[in-house]
Amino acid sequence: MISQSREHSLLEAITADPSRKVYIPQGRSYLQNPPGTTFWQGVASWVFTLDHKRIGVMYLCGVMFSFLLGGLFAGAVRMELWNGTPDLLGDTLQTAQDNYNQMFTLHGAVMTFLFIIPSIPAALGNIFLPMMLGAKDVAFPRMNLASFYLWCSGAIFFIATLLTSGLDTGWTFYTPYSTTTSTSVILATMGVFILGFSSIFTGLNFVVTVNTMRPKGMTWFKMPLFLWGIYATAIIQVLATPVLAITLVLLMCERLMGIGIFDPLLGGDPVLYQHFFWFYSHPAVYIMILPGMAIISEVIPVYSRKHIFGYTFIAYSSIAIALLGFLVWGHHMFTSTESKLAAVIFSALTFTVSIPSAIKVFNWLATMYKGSIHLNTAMLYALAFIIQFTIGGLTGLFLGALAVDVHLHDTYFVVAHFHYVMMGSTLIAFLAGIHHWWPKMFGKMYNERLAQIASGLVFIGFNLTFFPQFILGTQGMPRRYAAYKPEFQFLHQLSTSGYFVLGAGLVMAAAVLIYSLFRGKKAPNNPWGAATLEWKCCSPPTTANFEIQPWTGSPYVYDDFVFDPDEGGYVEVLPDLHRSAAVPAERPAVPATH
Ligand code: HEM
Ligand SMILES: [Cu+2]
Repeated sequence: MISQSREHSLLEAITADPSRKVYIPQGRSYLQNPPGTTFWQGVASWVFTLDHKRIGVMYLCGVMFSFLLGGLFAGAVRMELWNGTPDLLGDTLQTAQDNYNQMFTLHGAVMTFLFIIPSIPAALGNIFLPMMLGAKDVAFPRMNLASFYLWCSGAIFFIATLLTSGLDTGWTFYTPYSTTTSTSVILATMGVFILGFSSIFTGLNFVVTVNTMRPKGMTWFKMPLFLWGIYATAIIQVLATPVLAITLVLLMCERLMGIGIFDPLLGGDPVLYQHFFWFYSHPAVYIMILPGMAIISEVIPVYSRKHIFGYTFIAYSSIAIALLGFLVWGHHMFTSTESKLAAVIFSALTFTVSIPSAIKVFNWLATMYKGSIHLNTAMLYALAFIIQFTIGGLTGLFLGALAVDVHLHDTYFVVAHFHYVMMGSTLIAFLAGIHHWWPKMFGKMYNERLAQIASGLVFIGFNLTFFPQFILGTQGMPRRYAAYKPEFQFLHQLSTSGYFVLGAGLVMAAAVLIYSLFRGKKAPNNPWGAATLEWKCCSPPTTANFEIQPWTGSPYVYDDFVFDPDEGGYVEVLPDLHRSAAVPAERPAVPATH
């Protein structure tokens, strides 16, 4: 942690000689077009852009829209569950129940495939991965744009699903129901199939970018941890997603032609579908959480003003999670026809995944220990992440314990578990990332106080919505039913009230951010004093990102950064007052080579 006296002397140094501040050239923002651009040229410059930041911004808009849509479906589910008789979603019991099935399916499918899987890698990863590498763009910019349009095509299939007969299979498309229901299974699975390719393209691009475009001086173990997390995610995206694609093709063939892969009457096996599905979808839960963890590993050291604790452990644990994640899919079938031996092995393997997860949590806590903690909005979200991920991860172990899972499987306990990890962790990390990087992405500062209040509402709302569901689950409330016994009503009503608090928090957070675009103060280059390379571009960056090749030091050493009241943000001070005069020679200001 940087001492106060050192900060003081750095400040004195730049006051006496402002040329000691590291110079960051300013230029035209990537969001703007050159003067004289007509409206349609402007539209074309976005539609055909190869700039990773613009593609990232388009993804951001897309995933936020999907989140809103998925959130509205969730509202329908929660409001139906206000009381135990299905009455809200239809006039008769039958229609209400049918519509309820549609609502929870559409909620789960939109949130999983359109929102949470692409959210962090495709939106924030796209914008920040090249910048953290000091690079101009990803390795394959055209493939990046293709990935975005594949995402859009997948989304169109989802919209077509909504406009036709909807979907009521649950987001997992389990057979045999998915081969017999009259809803639009083919359209939806086509959508997921295409979205899978989008995910593979993004993953491939990121693997190649990190392998080939690291700048001089940035060895693997000098890479920011965000890059390690995105790299591990990309490996899973490339290796696991094809399995989902094949599974869905088989499902379509079964449905259209009755080829007898999953139907026992034709010699197939419905549990086989579950094996295929979870062989992708368990690794996919790590596609969701690893990027979230990666953001938290960036946010915590910056706002603790302290070097990350256990860098190598965090880096290796991302890879360990990615690999172990391939070995545990069978924990979703403990109650099926899976053999006892297989179940015991899957249970034991499930426990091993918690080791690298816990390593990360301990390292984040150790980073904060004796740090100088700044409770900015991003940091508040990071703290919420640690609490909620711990609850989500530990309850995963309850479910991984064979005997316990037999009781808890298909109850609200599972619903609470995966919402604590998917929403309480990944979504919260996404919000931490959005607040941390907002000034860099859009060049505007948001109202910190209001954003903090919104984060508080989100925290309270989230826990009020989902904690009661753990209790409901242990008491035997099954998932995916619109009706329930009167004794469950109180906890369901708490949960539904939480939905509204959570919704208010999210709307407020969005309003604060959007307001800043119009009325926010101009952001300094480095408002939080972070040391990773993206902060060495101007805010917002230029199309080329770096006009001068940035110096790549340690991403987590904050000793040379001081808050400069003239800039309204942090500046890096050179030459280092405490090291010898040889230091500046190691930090050449050479023109960008890209
Ligand atoms: C950290 C260690 C974790 C362990 C030990 C664990 C364990 C489990 C187990 C055993 C189940 C099956 C429960 C059942 O259906 O009976 C399960 C379900 C699930 N978990 Fe986890 N989990 C962990 C982390 C995560 C993470 C990080 C995510 C997502 C970001 C996640 C998402 C899910 C989902 C989506 C389901 C199943 C949902 C469904 O059946 O519809 N889990 N988990
Ligand atoms: Cu799993």
